[in-house]
Amino acid sequence: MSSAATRHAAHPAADAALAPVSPPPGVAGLHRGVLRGDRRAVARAISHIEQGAADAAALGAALAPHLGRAHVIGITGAPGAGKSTLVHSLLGELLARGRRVGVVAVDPSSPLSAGAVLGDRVRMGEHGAHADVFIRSVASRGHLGGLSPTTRAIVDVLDAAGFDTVIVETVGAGQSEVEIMSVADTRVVVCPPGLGDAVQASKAGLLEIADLLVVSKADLPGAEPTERDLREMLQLRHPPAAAAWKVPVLRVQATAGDGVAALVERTLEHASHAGHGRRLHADAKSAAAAARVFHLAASDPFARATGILCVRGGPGEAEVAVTLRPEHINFNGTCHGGVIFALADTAFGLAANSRGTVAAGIDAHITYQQAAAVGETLSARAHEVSRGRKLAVYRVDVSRSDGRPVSSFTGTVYLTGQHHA
Ligand SMILES: Nc1nc2c(ncn2[C@@H]2O[C@H](COP(=O)(O)OP(=O)(O)O)[C@@H](O)[C@H]2O)c(=O)[nH]1
Ligand SMILES: [Mg+2]
Repeated sequence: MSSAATRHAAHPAADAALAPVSPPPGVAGLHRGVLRGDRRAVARAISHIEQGAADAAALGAALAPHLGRAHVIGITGAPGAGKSTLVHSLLGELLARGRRVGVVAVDPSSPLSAGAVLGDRVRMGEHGAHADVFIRSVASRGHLGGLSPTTRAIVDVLDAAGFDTVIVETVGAGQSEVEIMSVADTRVVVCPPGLGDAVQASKAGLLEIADLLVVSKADLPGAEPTERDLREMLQLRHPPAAAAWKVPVLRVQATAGDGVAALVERTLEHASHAGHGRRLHADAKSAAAAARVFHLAASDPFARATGILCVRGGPGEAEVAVTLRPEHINFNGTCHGGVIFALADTAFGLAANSRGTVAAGIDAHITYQQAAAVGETLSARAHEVSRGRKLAVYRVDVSRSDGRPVSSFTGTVYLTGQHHA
């Protein structure tokens, strides 16, 4: 049995029946510590998220009602563009204005190469020790140059802990721009002087997402032509609409702090234009759905009696797991088909009810691919295939902890139109 499976089996949500909306034990203290702004709790919460701990989702659900105060600034640009240096001087400026600032530096290198991560830490070290600053470097986990999948959850922790500004530094390449878009309220693209035509073309995607453009290293020759180039590109790309935010181009020499105050001004201006908590608009629904799935699972006597634990929930999604015991085994010595059906059916029911409307199963079909034995942990992941006004269809994949498929299940529900309490 893998350690992931052990974590599933040990998931405390199974004991949460009496107070299903409050987080399971273990996470409870942590979420209170985070809300108090306790640095050690914040650090532990982030580690939980980074390690993909099974209770990270429950922690997220517990923090969900306390989010949306922080202004999240995303800073992106090619490696070496001067992002970390800029973040350092932004920190100084924001602290001078009485802000509490959290920083998440997403490093594109693998978790094993600590050098680059340390490099960022050392460069930010001076402010990193300040009581109103919390800096965390996280690995990008192979997302090429992009945000790590956990960045949003880490930003949530810093927001809940009372940091009024959260800066996310990431390397702009490939997927990352799309992800920054959803996490940051204000997106700053850093361009060093000397963009050639070829580089310009590859920057087009980044420029498209910019709320502010920064020409970094303004002391170097070429800063002025680069600024002009960027302004021209903006003119071509964004014909100015009356009410729309007009993307400013700012020249900054972060090493001397020149232009940093102006950058902070424009950033705050953008925040009052665009608001805080952009990432939560889509997230609010997910957090509510996750909380609902855990709540429903914890209040399901059949699932509890069978040892079925809820692992994950979301809008139209649920994952449950069971570790096979002797009483789950049939006369042939392998897992009873009824157990697999019950597991898949539980995931199906949770996913179908995750959006807050009461759903009643009207049809299900199951296939079996492979047997399983005592001690193995099976997980069932349900997702929505289609959802109309009256009917919704779900698919559930049941697999062993080594990933091998055990069963697939499809089911249809009738949407009653009633809402869960
Ligand atoms: N001349 C000059 N060099 C800078 C400036 N800002 C950053 N650099 C240098 O550019 C290099 C890359 O900076 P860094 O902040 O690590 O870039 P990042 O990879 O985008 O985070 C470092 O050697 C910095 O010292 C600046 O304003 N002027
Ligand atoms: Mg950097």
